[in-house]
Amino acid sequence: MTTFQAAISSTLNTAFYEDVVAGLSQTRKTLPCKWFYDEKGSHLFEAITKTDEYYLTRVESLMLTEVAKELPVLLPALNTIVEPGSGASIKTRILLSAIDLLRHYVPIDISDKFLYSIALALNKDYPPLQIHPVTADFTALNSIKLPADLPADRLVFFPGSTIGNFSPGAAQRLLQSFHHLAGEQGHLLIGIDGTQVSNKLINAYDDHTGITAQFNLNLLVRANNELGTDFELGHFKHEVRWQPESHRIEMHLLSTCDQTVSLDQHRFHFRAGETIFTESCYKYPQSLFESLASAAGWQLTKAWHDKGNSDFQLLLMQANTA
Ligand code: AVJ
Repeated sequence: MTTFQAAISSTLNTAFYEDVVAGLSQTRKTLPCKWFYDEKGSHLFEAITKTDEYYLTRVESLMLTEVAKELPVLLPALNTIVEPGSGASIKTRILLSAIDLLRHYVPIDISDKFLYSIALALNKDYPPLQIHPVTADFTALNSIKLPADLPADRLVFFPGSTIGNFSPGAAQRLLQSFHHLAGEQGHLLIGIDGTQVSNKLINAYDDHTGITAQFNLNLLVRANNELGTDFELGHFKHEVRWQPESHRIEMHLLSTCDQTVSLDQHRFHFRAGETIFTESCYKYPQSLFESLASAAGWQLTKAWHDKGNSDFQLLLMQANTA
């Protein structure tokens, strides 16, 4: 490991440590979902997208094939894509394959090892494209350093309904920070899930093969490995709740007994049935999302909706900073 990489890892470890202590010290225990995505977690998430129940990725990829054909017409000058939370960049390949004029791709991801292996593969498959990987926590709002000399007008690509992981207030602040990534005349292509059907949603977040459960529990595995907590994995259970009033799916880790978890001098007590709230996935109807985005300075250019039985949407927006 180079000194540079070691420095990045230890900064992330400190931040993880602080988030775990703060989250488990609250009356309603929480852990931020961004910590799902270590190398193992990123691979588990890729496996979720291939389960029968998790419709989001399949639907969005199908829609992107159509959207990719229209983008060069709607945005004739488009040559740069910036992607916060790029993961395996699988959906991005749909755009890269369809849009000949693309010259720059800036994938931004918190999982540095994964990011660099993906960048290498893309480099081989799309030789005309310059790839500028940035290791960063994109939720760190305006602190992301972009490479110098990027073209001024860029498309921020934020698929997957990842925006759904943020509370409405945090989502608005994040969308606001995307202006820095997009540039003044920039654009945003964002994937939103508006599905409100309870069974469909519960199944999507609790697949019968148990991969989503593993993904959720991996947070505890990771804390044990990286921080030295002593979570007993057999004493926590994956749980999913749909809250229709607040338009959100919640993922929890439920303590199946009274127990105490230690981290250095800290002791975290759990009652049987108490949970750690690990993730929210907001499911926005289009109008609700449009007003949120508008408050963050983004105006709708065009909306596409799933033609199947979900309400997945892709929204193309433009900066409206006037
Ligand atoms: C990656 C945030 C889009 O919210 O649907 C999938 C994460 N969590 N299954 C989502 C997730 C459980 C996913 N996003």
